[in-house]
Amino acid sequence: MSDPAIRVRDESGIGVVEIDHPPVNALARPVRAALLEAIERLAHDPAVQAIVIHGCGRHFIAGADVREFDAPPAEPLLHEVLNRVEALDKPVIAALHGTTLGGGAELALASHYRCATPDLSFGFPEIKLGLLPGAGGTVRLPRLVGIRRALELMTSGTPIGIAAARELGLVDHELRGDVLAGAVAFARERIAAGAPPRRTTDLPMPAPESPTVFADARAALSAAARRVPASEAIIAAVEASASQSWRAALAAARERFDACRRSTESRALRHLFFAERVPPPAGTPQPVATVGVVGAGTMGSGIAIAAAAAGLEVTLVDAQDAALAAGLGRIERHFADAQRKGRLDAAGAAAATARVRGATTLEALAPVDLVIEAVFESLEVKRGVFAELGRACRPGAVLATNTSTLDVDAIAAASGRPADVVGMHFFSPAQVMRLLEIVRGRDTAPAVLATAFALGKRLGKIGVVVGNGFGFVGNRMLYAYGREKELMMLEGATPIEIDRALETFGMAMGPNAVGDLAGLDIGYAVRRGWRERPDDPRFYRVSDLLVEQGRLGQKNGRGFYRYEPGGRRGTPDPEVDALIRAEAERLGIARRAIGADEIVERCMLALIDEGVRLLEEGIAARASDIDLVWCHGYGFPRERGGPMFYADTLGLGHVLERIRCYARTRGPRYWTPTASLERLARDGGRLADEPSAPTTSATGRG
Ligand code: T1G
Repeated sequence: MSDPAIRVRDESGIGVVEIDHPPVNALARPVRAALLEAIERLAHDPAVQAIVIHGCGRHFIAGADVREFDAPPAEPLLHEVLNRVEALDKPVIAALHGTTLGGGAELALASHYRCATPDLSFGFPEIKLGLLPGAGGTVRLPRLVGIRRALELMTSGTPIGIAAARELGLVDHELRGDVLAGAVAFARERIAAGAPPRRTTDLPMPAPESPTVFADARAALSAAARRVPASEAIIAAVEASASQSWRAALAAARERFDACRRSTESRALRHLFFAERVPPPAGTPQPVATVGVVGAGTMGSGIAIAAAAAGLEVTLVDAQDAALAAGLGRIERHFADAQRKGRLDAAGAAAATARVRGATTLEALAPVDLVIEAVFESLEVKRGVFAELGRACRPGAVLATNTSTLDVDAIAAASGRPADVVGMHFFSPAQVMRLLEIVRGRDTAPAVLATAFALGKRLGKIGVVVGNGFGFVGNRMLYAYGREKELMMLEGATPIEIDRALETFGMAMGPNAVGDLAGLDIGYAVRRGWRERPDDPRFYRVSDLLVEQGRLGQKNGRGFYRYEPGGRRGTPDPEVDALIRAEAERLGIARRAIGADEIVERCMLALIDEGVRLLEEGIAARASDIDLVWCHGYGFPRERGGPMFYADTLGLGHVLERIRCYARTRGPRYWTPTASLERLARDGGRLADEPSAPTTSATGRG
């Protein structure tokens, strides 16, 4: 074989093709070439009566090699290899196990028969990369499962298990025990039965389940899905399969695939795919089997849920009996709900709940491997807790603080063992939000940082290592982003105009709706303690006024918007508009109509500028980390790749020119470009290409 990734052997007349291309058997070009060579050889070997294709390791095949998509497709093209597989005159059996995704699933559909083990995860996640199945999935899948189900599978990207695959007729035989031995035995049985090659494209396209099946699929797309061209491309490709020959439809799908591959949206989604897989920080992670959580409030109980759901033993500590009971109650209800929704069976829910024990003193945490503190956001309170943890916890235990804005080094110093201390900033609700900012303190030991990162991965989080600076990465940028929307409300934009403009841009929620959801008093308290707060009477003046007038958001029914009892979607409130107008007049601000373009541009440029500062200060290690923070923690549209990727898409020359324009028209207070931005703009550089640097503690802190 021309590539060690493909091994061929003869099992008494059954030709076995083994794909061994770690870590996920991606169908990279050399693998495709060797696979084609292997099946041609077996096709012409008279001793071979059937062929079994098998993937080594945990996965059958995870798909095409995503790294190849920035360049035009290279021969042999996957769809041509799969067409050759299907055309063979000998039965081809796909031996499926574990992950069978994208091009791997398409190879399975091009095979004549499919057998699979119970751990099968079969799907078409291409849409999550802004792509469509481009190697025959759009012509073969509907022939096997019908048009409606094919559209659902490909537009959702959600994989199915063995039961659904069997029910849909995608799997002919379920394997028990060794997947290869089972598949070879199945092949023999096929031969003995005289089973012919069964070609999927010989099947007629089924009639649409209803005249509106394609319109229904389009209507079912979420707002976010509609912003990704591949969603429509998938539907159009299946529509073409229903009206053209499979070869013509496949050719059309290839054209659509290449257009999607070159789209900004797909490049953005592929950027995030690899950003989510950056190597972990240096340092050897310590094993963590038991976790302590200090504080049984919303955050503490959410963190306890995430840990227990990941199989960890949890001790939840709260000095107040009532608070502890409330926290344990939240945890029990969470797992009971999970069972009710079918996400857990009864035993799983009971076991997860039982993994959380309550205690009222920190001494209960003496034996645990890692503690996460989630008490009230007060430096004094946290320092007091860490002083006790430093004494109570066993040597070598990791002590993590969930603070969202406070100085991790100041907290660490109180522990008496700062090398053991790290920040683990979860986002609320902690059991749902995937983002985890892992704050490296000045003295945090490498093994401690690595342990926190590994624990985050085990909890299913997207861990991003950040430096110890006010607001770390996410909230620091949020203040710049929010500053501009606050100023624009004084200058003439209404709260709903701000939110609509940014939601049309793709933000999951407008900033005013977010503030009402989180509680306007949260930000108010943080701004009070912000030493670097600009000396500017307009700075967050609207939000501050609302809080001072008792308008806290959803929690008390009035914030930027007015909420009906139990309602989640607020309605504009003329009282707020009047309050803003009066404050603008008091501040002597002339109001004007502000269009959506200006709203988006000022908020985005403020975000980008602050992100570049974070890179310059070493609080963020790389631009893609900032993109992860904002896509996973703040609802930035994934198809725009995050604020830094978006800046590169705009072009840094354009970004600099617009910031300078605002500096001229609005003054340099907030619009002074960084040296990095000027350098990159001058050199035609990109933020994505900036070398990553270790994160540091911000100047003047820690
Ligand atoms: N291409 C290249 N590298 C890949 C890859 C892929 N498809 N999938 C994973 N990797 C790398 C990943 O970057 C990481 O690298 C390592 O493998 C482990 O990944 C033609 C066009 C399979 C469920 O979208 O969903 O087929 O960090 O950390 O948690 O029509 O990887 O070791 O250097 O995620 O065990 C469609 C994407 C492609 C699947 C395993 N397929 N991958 O999860 O490991 S497009 C996908 C995954 C396509 C066809 C279309 C997951 C996984 P490194 P990991 P994991």
